[in-house]
Amino acid sequence: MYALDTIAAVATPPGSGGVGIIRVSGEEALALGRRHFRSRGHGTFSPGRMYYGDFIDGEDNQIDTGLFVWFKSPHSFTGEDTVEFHCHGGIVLLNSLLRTLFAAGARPAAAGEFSKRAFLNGKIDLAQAEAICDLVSAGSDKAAAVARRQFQGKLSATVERVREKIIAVLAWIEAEIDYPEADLDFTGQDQAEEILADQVKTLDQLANSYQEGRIYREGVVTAILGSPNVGKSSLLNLLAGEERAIVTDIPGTTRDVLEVPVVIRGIPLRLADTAGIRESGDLVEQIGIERARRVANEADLILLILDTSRPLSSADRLLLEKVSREKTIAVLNKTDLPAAIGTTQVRSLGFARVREISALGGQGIEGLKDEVENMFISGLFAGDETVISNHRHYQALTKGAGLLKEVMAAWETMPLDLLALDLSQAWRVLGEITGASWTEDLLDSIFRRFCLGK
Ligand SMILES: Nc1nc2c(ncn2[C@@H]2O[C@H](COP(=O)(O)OP(=O)(O)OP(=O)(O)O)[C@@H](O)[C@H]2O)c(=O)[nH]1
Ligand SMILES: [Mg+2]
Repeated sequence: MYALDTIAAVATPPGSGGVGIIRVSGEEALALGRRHFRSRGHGTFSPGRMYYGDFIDGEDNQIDTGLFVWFKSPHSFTGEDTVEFHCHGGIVLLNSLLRTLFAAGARPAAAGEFSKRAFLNGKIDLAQAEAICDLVSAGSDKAAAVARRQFQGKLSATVERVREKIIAVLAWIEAEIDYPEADLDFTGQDQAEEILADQVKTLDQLANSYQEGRIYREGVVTAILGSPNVGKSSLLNLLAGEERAIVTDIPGTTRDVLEVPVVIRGIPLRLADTAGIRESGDLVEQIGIERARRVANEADLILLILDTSRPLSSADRLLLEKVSREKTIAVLNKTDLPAAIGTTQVRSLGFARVREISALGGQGIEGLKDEVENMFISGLFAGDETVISNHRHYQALTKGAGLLKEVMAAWETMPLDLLALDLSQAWRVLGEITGASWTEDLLDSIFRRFCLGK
């Protein structure tokens, strides 16, 4: 157990609410609780039980009334003695109690410090700590499912199994180095190679799930692009299920980028409506167009809208020429009107994904959703596969797998002690995922992104 000072922070979101919770962790937690909470009816506290009473400041003035609970070390989230004050959810009340606790010796907790202590005390590993963060910020059911699996320790268990196998191979190599006079143990060598090949497969599989995991976690950055008046804002409103963007029959209505989160078939999309692209003398419109270009560059998905009721304009052609074929779904809008262009024509320009819709009546919208689903879902979720969604994990996995691949390629040619070096590095790099190997810098870079009070 790490001997650390006592920290305190508000654990509930800022603003007013029914309940606001202050969390205190460290050796002095219970003493602070005893001093600043007065139970109505109980003289002593048992751990894990809620008590009703009054919160009082250093001068015995009542601050609020509420509930108090104590979690005894090591049976708490942080592993330390922890107490919680459940007050009314008002910022003034909470701050007043917090000031009282600081005056009595607690220190303001840094972002993520409770979780960091939970990690240092062996209550959770790093991947689990990160999963808590992801659970809290999950923007869709699937993002939450990815985080939940990670919190349950599925990723950690897989990574630890791989590391154990690496150790087994290392042990074999050490034995070969220590007893060079014995004949080279070829059965051992074959086995070792086989073991490494299996581990590479596991690591590659995990790393490959990143693309999909990231999308669930961060959302698909989607740009709705097109020349003026083709119905971009109408489509945004339809997908968002409410009137978010202004729609008029005046070309050039949208002048700025408007981002709206929507969930399509379980996939979170960060949908951005943009200004219609055309040559424009209007300064504001020009800036809007420039922004649209930037959004399109950074997008994972482009919905390129065309007005099917009129022939392609020069602006349409320019867009069709410029956008990435892989990232784009060409959407022919206004199918309720007589058609001047059709799917075949757009396909002939190199677009594999073309859908016809009417943003006005909603026809074809399910087909468009099918197309989005096909683009981003590989069926990983159908099974019980562990999906990773964190770039740090992705980097460690690819680095670890890369080192193992190097070892396998150099198996016949490199001296055993050099192979052993690469193997132990792979073992260490993979250990950073769970925190089996960690440095202060690594912990800082992870926990400072957490919220206060977490
Ligand atoms: N008939 C028909 N009209 C549509 C359809 N979709 C949009 N419109 C009309 O087309 C006009 C332009 O729609 P917007 O959604 O504002 O088009 P936009 O692409 O956002 O236009 P800008 O913001 O000016 O670039 C409006 O009058 C819409 O009602 C459709 O499917 N069918
Ligand atoms: Mg618009």
